Amino acid sequence: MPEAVETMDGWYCLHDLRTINWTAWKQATDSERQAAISEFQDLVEKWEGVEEARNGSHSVYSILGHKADLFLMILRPTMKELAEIELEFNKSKLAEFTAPTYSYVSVVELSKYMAKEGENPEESPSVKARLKPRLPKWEHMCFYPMDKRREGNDNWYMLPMDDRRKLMYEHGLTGRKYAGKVRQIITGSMGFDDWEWSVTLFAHDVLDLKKLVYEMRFDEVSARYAEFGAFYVGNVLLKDNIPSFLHV
Ligand code: 76R
Repeated sequence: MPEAVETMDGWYCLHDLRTINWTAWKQATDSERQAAISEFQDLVEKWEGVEEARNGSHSVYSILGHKADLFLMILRPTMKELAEIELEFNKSKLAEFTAPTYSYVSVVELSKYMAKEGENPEESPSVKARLKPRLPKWEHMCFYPMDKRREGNDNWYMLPMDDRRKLMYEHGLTGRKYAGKVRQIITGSMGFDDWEWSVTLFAHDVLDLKKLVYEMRFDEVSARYAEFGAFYVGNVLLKDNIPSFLHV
């Protein structure tokens, strides 16, 4: 039986995607809209305080296409805190004008494929920081869930550890070419959600997202073993730009 790789798990993660009901939003009164906007900005400000105190992180993006308008990615030390945030948003005025279209529950995950013998990567300050990351507020973001294939001869979970390590090493080499251009947050979701991982990529230049994902398709680990869910792409939505985004 192939050996499971050990994972290192960090902050819990909620991806929350909503569409905005623009018709209802336009029909609201100015004061209702103003109240909804201020309340949402206050919520984001509260999250900023938590981020400053290093007790979590968040990212807010506006999504292109019909799949969603608003993207919230929230990291917190416990799932209880994530649930509280979800509830708080759902009870807010703005939420009355939104409908959930997708959500994803997971935990920031690093694996020990690359760990050196006799070393515990969990002790490393850089690993600790990556398990509790400050999410980038870079211009662009893309998010998608994925699985590793389990079909006939292409069964990731039947591969010996050394083969998987080699493939992951090659994967890392491709990824590292994009150092400084793309930041990736991998979260694990086995037992939590419908796919096995979520991939969230941040970039200054949106084309780097396409180039990285395209190049990885040719890595054996993606070409043979990766299956993907829906892709979402968006532009950063900073607190100060919320009023103009929602202005009608
Ligand atoms: O943690 C590390 O940086 C070591 C190398 C590494 C691991 C272990 C790494 C590097 N990844 C790892 C694990 Mn990744 N990653 C993806 C996708 O679209 C696709 O084809 C796949 C989606 C992208 C774009 C990406 C980017 N990675 C994983 C895992 C868990 C697998 C398991 O445990 O079986 C998945 C599902 C996954 C998927 N990866 C990198 C990147 C990038 C950009 C890097 C380089 C990071 C850097 O060194 O700065």
